[in-house]
Amino acid sequence: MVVASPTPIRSEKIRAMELPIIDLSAERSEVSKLIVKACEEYGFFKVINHGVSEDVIAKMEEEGFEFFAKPTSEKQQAGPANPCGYGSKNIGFNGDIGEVEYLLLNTDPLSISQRSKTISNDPTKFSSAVTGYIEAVRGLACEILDLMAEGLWVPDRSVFSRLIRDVDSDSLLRLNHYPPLKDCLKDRDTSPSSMHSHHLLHHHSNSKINNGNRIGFGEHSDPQILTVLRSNDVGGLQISPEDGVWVPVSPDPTAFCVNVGDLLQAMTNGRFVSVKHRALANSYKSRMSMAYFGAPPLHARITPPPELVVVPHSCSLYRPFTWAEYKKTALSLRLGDSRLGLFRVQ
Ligand code: GA4
Repeated sequence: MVVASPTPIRSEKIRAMELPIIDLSAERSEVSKLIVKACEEYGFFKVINHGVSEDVIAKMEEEGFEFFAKPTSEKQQAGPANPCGYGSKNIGFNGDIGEVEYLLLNTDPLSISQRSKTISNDPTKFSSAVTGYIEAVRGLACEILDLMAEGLWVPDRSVFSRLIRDVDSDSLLRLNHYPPLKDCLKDRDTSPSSMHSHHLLHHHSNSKINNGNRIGFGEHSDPQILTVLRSNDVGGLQISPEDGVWVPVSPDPTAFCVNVGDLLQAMTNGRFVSVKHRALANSYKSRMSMAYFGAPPLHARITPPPELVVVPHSCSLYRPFTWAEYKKTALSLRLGDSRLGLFRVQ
């Protein structure tokens, strides 16, 4: 068994900064330029006027909250989380833990309808909310990927979006529920013997207090192409533009937060950056986020289009690899490990 090692206590700077907010209803060539700039500088941006209907979002959110409100024993029937299903606290296979419970779903309609039987008392309603939501966010992700290709002057405008539109795309939908602080205090053993400070100190695992922060989802980059995330009005997401610096992202339920994944960094030959981020669970209200991870088919070969192999990097920074190969590597490492470096040429 792999045992989680405690996160080393290091000093962290919290810096105030607003992510670029991109209005998708603005003029197309302007939008594509702004998206490229955001992906080069931050790897993250928010989109507004995105065209995903409020109703589609509300239905998905309702299904999510309904599921997480169930008793634990019922939720566990939808588990374990590997490769897909319900999970609590454990993330991946290598001992990462956090104050989070989640549902990890494949995005193909058949597996959603099969899964929904263990998730909901009204599986048809659940499947239709999930498939409706996936279709809408996949459409948004493809639109954004096409704008990126345009902004990068890549003549094949579907070079990125084609991969996640493929019927065999390995994309995922993840619902994360970060329980409110009061639940944590309630769960804790409050017997008189446990109230001594020594007892409170020694059980802090890597999910617990780190500089006063309760870690919901530890720092990591997303391995796929593009992530499209929506949360309720509770904050917690932070991004790390440089080591030890954390920038909180203000919650906006009407916007989507979009970020570059490792594969897009490789396919833009390092021009776009896949930036580390994490989620804290420090709020007195429940936070729920819904993340769509746009991924290629497992057999897809990841390599930049020739137009992007130019100065300052006139040769490929990464060796060609398949998504299957990359995913296997990611799953063999810890959540916070940098994996793209292993595929660098030289
Ligand atoms: C991070 C992004 C997505 O949530 C995820 C995660 C996956 C998992 O939870 O199983 C991983 C993690 C994520 C990156 C490294 C590997 C894989 C856990 C882990 C330790 C679903 C994904 O695709 O990669």
